[in-house]
Amino acid sequence: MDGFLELAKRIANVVRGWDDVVVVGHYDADGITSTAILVSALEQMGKEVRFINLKQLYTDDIERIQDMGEHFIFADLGVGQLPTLRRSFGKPFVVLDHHQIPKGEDYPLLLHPHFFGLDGAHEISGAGVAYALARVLTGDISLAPVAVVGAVGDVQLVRGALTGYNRDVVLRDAIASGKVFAYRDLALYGRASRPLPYMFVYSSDPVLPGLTANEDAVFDLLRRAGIEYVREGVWISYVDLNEEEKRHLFTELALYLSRAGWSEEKIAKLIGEVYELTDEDLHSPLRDVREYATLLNACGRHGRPEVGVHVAMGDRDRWYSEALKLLHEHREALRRGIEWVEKYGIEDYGNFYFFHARSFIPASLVGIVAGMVYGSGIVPPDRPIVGMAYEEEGFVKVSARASSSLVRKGLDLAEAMRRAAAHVGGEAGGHRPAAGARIPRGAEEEFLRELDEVIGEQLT
Ligand SMILES: [Mn+2]
Repeated sequence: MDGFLELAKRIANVVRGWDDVVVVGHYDADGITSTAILVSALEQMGKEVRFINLKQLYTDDIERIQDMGEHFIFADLGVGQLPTLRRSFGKPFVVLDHHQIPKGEDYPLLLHPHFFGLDGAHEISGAGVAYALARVLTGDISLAPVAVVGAVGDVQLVRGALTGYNRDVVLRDAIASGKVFAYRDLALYGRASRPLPYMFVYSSDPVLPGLTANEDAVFDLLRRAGIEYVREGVWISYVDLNEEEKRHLFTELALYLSRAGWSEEKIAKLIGEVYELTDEDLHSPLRDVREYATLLNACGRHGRPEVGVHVAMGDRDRWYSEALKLLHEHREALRRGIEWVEKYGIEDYGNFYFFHARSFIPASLVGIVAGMVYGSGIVPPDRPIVGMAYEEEGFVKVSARASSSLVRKGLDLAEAMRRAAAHVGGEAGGHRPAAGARIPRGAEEEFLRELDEVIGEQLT
């Protein structure tokens, strides 16, 4: 880790000499927070900054962004395209990334956890790498809470808590800044902004047997726990409960789930570390870090990542209300997507489960839908899941997700997708448990056959 900081300092010295900087970030929550952190830091330093967030750094994108400014920092992307970047840019650029590095790639201004024994899938996200540089540049820890949002948005939690650099540096600084508190509690989604009963009714990760999608059973459960969920005519949220109410509720919930066949261990996993931003309203979708990350993802996936960047930089006005609209659209689109997969989608492809959503699911949501289908138990986690959807201009987006136990058995989706994509003239990137690719339309069958073969090899 010392080496990581040393390299961050060397890169900071290069960036200090730049007046005009373009930040090119990934378009998901991790990339949006990475961008916000860097833009904030560079603006603080009085530099001229512009930014753009991209779905992927495809070859045509690299050409398109060249004249946006003088110097470039790539955040949460770039490591897969180093050869192309070096060919296209006549001068030095900085790459801050945590995605898997294609074998043999290195570059003097690449800050990447891989070279310092840090795991880029669980211990540090793109936002953590961006924060490492920003912290050296400005010495300011007030950007750390945004990096916590990035790490959680990148699904880096291990057994329900941040770990590694995410914990030792990012979370520690975030708590020291006074803007974040972390504690162990029932870690269901929507604990801050959803009416209490609907936190259970809408729970999809995990699905709570008998409670998810069953309002009456949830109302009963709350009554048995002695909890009034409407107070003075207003729905309360989970975060409104006091400690005693939370204890009663958990006891009833545990009893209910164990009757439904859940093991003690599985029930205990419902408790995790939760992260709250103390400056945000108690019921705002920005209060709980998981919900905040969803809001940023919604902006990116619906083609408006810049809205998310402004929110992550502190806007709570015009950009924020725009973000709320996108969040609403996002939820609707995901609901429709999951419903579609559940009804028509899943095929057994031998070494993985497969669905092809064509135009029913937007390409930018296919990975989230695959992950939710997987997490919700619609398919068992004994094999990976692979989803496809049409992208513009004759391409197909592919997203693959797998459980950590499969990764422990030797599965590497980033490598498998890269090999299968290369086979049909496509591009790919990602991590062992989650990876994406873009391939030409019509090449799906050939791609799938190759992918099936590689995954089969990895798992034997
Ligand atoms: Mn990332």
